Amino acid sequence: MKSLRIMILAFIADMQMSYASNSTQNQSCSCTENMPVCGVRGGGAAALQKIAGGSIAIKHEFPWQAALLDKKKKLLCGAVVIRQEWVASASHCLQGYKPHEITVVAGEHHLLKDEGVEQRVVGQEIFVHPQYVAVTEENDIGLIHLAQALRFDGKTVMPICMPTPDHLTDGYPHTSCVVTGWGSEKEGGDKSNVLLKVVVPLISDEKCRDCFLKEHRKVTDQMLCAGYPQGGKDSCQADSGGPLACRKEGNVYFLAGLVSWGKGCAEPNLPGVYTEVAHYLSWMNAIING
Ligand code: 4AZ
Repeated sequence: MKSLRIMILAFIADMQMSYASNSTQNQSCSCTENMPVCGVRGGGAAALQKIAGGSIAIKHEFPWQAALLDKKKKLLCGAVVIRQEWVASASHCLQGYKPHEITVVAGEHHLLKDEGVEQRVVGQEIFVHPQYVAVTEENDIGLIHLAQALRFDGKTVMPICMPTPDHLTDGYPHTSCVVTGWGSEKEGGDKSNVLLKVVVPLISDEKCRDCFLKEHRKVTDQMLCAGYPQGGKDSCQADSGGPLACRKEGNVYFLAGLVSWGKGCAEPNLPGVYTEVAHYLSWMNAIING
C-alpha cells in the first residue's frame, strides 16, 4: 500500500514537472483552458503499441490531429494543432484556397458522426511557404491562422509539441513515430471515415535518396522519410498535411514531420516522405509571432 502511494506521489510530481517544462502559454493561468501542455496522447493510450496497414485510433488519442474540409465539407487533407489560433499543414493542401473556403475541424474522430466535442473553425489567413515548389514538393509546409481560437480542454483538443532545432531527425534513424489521418488505405482507395494510425520507423536521408533514385525523385535535407523495407504500412492520399509524431522524453510527442508525398502507398522500399518540421521553426515563428 505504502509503495503504491509513493508511486502515485512520484507520478504526480512527474506530471507537474512535465506540466511546468511544457509551459508555452500564460503561466499564471490556473484554469483548465489554456492548459500549457503539449504532445500528450489521450484516450487512455499506453505507449506505442486503414491509413495503409494501420489501425483505428482510440477517440482523442491524438488530440492535435485536425481535418481540413473544403467548401463542400469534404475531407481535403490533415493538419496539426500547434497553437490555439494556428494549425500547420502541407503547402500542397492549401495552395489555391481562400482562407474562408477551408474549415479546420479539431476534436474529430469519426468524420460522419457528431460527438459534440468537435471544434469547427474557418481559416482567417493562409501562409504557403514562399519557396514551395509543386513539382518537387520542396518546402511543402503551410500555416492556417484560424478565425477563432481553439479551446484546449486537456482531452479532445490539445497541441502537439514543436520540435527543437536538435530534433533534426537524420540523427535518429529507427526512431518509431506514428502517423495519423483519414486518408485512403491504399493508392486510389476510399478515404477512411474514422481516424487511423500507423507506427513507422524513421529512415536516414541517405537510404531514402537511394530508394527514390529509380523514381527520379529528389529527397532533400528538408525532407524526412519513414517506412518499412517490406512496405505494408504507410501514410497515403488525403493523409497529406497531417502529423508524423515522434516520442521524446516520457510519453510526450513532437511534430517531426508533415505528410507530403510518396510513390504509391506502402510499397516495399518506397517510404513515405514528410516535410521535416525542425527545418522550418524560424519561418513558422516569424509568422506566428509576427
Ligand atoms: C498523397 O498523394 C500521398 N505514401 C501522401 C503520402 C504518400 C503518398 C501519397 C506516402 O497525398
